[in-house]
Amino acid sequence: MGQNIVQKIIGNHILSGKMVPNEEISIKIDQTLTQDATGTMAYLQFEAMGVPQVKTRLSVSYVDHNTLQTGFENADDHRFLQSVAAKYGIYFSRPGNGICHQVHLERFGVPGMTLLGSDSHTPTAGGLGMLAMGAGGLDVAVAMGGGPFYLNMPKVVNVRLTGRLKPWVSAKDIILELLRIMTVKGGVGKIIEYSGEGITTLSVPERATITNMGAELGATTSVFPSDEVTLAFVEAQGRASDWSEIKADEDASYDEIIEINLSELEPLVAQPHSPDNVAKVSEVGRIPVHQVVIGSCTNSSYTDLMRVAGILKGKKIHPATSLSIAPGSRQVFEMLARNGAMADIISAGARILETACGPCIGMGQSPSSGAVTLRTFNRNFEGRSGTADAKVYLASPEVAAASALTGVLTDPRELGEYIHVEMPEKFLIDDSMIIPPAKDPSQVEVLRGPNIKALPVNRPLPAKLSGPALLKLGDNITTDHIMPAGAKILPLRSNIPAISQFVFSGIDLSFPDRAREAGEGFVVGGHNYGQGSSREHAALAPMYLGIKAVIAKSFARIHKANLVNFGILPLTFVDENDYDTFKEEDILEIDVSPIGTSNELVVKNITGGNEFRVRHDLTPRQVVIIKAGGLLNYTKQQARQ
Ligand code: MIC
Ligand code: SF4
Repeated sequence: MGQNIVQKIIGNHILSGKMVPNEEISIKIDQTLTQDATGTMAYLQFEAMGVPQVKTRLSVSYVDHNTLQTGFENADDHRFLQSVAAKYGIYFSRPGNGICHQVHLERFGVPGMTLLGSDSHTPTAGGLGMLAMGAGGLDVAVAMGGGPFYLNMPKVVNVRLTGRLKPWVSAKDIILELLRIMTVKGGVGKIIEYSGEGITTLSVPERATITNMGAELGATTSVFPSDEVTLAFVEAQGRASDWSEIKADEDASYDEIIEINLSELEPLVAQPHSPDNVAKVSEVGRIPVHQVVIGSCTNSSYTDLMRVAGILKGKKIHPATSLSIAPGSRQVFEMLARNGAMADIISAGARILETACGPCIGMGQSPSSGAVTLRTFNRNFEGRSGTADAKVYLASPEVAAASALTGVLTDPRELGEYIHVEMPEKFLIDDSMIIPPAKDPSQVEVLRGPNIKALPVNRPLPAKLSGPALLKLGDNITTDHIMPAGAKILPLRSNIPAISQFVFSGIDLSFPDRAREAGEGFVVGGHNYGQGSSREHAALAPMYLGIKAVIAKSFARIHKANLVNFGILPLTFVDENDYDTFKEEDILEIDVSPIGTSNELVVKNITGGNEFRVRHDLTPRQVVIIKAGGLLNYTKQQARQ
């Protein structure tokens, strides 16, 4: 029987296990990427492993998140990252060079290879035919050290694209439509593989918009074939030799098939506060829009911004609406500056931001109280913009630019004739902001500022856990809820004692103090607990505060792996109705000694006087990791044996 693309790439990289859905497999990782907000921890962990040089084919360290330097912290971290990269064989993409996923697509991605990144939108490179996955920093550190990446073999969903997009309908609308169909938890345990004649009409950056936001489906990753369109893109990036063809066999089979007719799509928008709360722009109507922001790793490519420039050319933005634009990379920025398109954007009244994540992660440009802000980003979780009561809508660059002109949510089809943007035959190539590793690593001193604190280490798992249920939460809790980001908190990413003071700060300011006081405790959640970002701080900081287990109805993939990596037990209810049987602050007791022999454990509610059963689905390897108190302890134990 023929193979699909996922089976082909995993088959070429598999180190253990069988490609049977849900079975644990391990694969070899060819490339890694980190960004600064997760990278400092990843490199501290890598250093702790004592490996002299990275063992991957390529590792790149990007600085794109913590670029707002309002104190010494971020700049110190950049300096640390640059010196660590030089010492351990890692390429360093300087601040100003662009958002990791955009730059990786342009300069490094290779069809058919595996990429592991400490950022949940690493699947962006799936637009090039890579198998690219997000993970916690510790998993990326292990991969840099040459270790395998473990995951459960996902199911493969084939999304067949037929037809052709109508004018003013864009790649963003395709992924928003898929989010409408599948929801933010519909992709958990799955890889989305695209096919159909519709894909031949989509350029690599358009494909990358789709694979990027596959993260919002909860999918492990998303992948397009590597075809003539891919070849044209890598050729235009001056790296045709990186190309190879990757296609599914004619008789490949899939676990699920979804068909989307591109000809039937129209401009869509994700309404507050979830990327799957999708409606047609025409249905939502002309609501006032106070702020428009164009950028992020989803929609800030050359063609995206050229079309935006075309829409804005010769016009002025609405007086009641602010427009900010952050180009995705220096390549994009410089090309627009040289061809004059940037002048059209500036003349229209846009505020130009540096090429970085910026407002997407609350690093500046927080909207006014209660504002409607329309963004080309991938996440619109409550509070993520930095303004607690702002209403964030997600849409294509075309919808965003049209709305910036009118001041109300606007269907770009009203703009008249479509603006066609040609893909350049040659992109502007200048890699001078990417610093190669040092020729003589022994000469490099790693520079550590006072913001960089030692890694906290967990204790081995005791036989019995007991403490209060410190928080009882609903469905779809994001890692932004657990460990918020934004301009104030992000600079503390290298300092776990300091950042732990902000755990769940958007939900309950007393959480850190209550957790510390209890010494040990639990968090209870609903479905899809931990969706969103890959930040391992959402496990590491709760671990530091004494959280021993999270009991939820179901978990998101990356967060669950991060919990295990830091020795926090992820448990699910055997009977979901038991969720209703207890309240916050009830004292729970769990005998975890049967963890290696039984998948079920009993939780005693000491306060309520009842008990209920919970399940873990840890593999034997993960049981040993949890018992050791996390992956770092486990790795040290292994080294001693
Ligand atoms: C995000 O989009 O939430 C981030 C910030 O890029 C995160 C990583 C982080 O929290 O540092 C992600 O997506 O993994
Ligand atoms: Fe940066 Fe936003 Fe992309 Fe995360 S989603 S990598 S914060 S641009």
